[in-house]
Amino acid sequence: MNNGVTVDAPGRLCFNHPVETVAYIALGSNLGDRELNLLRAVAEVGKLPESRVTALSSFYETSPVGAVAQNAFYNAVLRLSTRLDARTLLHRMLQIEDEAFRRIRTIPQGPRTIDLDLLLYGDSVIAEENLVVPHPRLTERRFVLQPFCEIAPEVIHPLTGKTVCEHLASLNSNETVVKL
Ligand code: PH2
Ligand code: MG
Ligand code: MG
Repeated sequence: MNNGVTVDAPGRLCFNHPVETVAYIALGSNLGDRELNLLRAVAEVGKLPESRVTALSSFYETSPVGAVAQNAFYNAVLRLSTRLDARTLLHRMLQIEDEAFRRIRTIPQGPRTIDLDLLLYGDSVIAEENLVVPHPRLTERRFVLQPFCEIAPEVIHPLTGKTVCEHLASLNSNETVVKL
């Protein structure tokens, strides 16, 4: 039991929320065994303290978006109920990328064994140097909106006031997103 304060990394205090917040996380992989990477990442996120995975979308095979020519991705979105604050949650997500997957950051936006992006954290709007929520490219990417709409059709984007599925419906993009 704790009174809302836990120790995270050595010496690092976390002021946890007294109530659970519903967060959404996007997962992506285009290196190695993509399906296994997503499954392992879901398991790792599920092991975070004071957190539980409460929904997981289907997996989708998606054409790569952006300037870097690279292999197709597997993408998915999960829902997490957590008492971790947003900053701690993000820190723990980066830790999973680095430690569980030994992710090497060479080309920005380039191939990766796993990418974990915080899409929403409750209805919080956060604009700090290393933490921007809602995710700034969330509304532009079919590879995020399609799995997101599958598990959270009615969730409102706190900046646009539109639902995730409304964003998907009005999206004009030539991405290929195939449900597996
Ligand atoms: N992630 C990127 C860049 N491009 N394309 C797809 N289809 N899926 C991704 O997850 C992805 C991408 C950088 O994070
Ligand atoms: Mg990303
Ligand atoms: Mg990322």
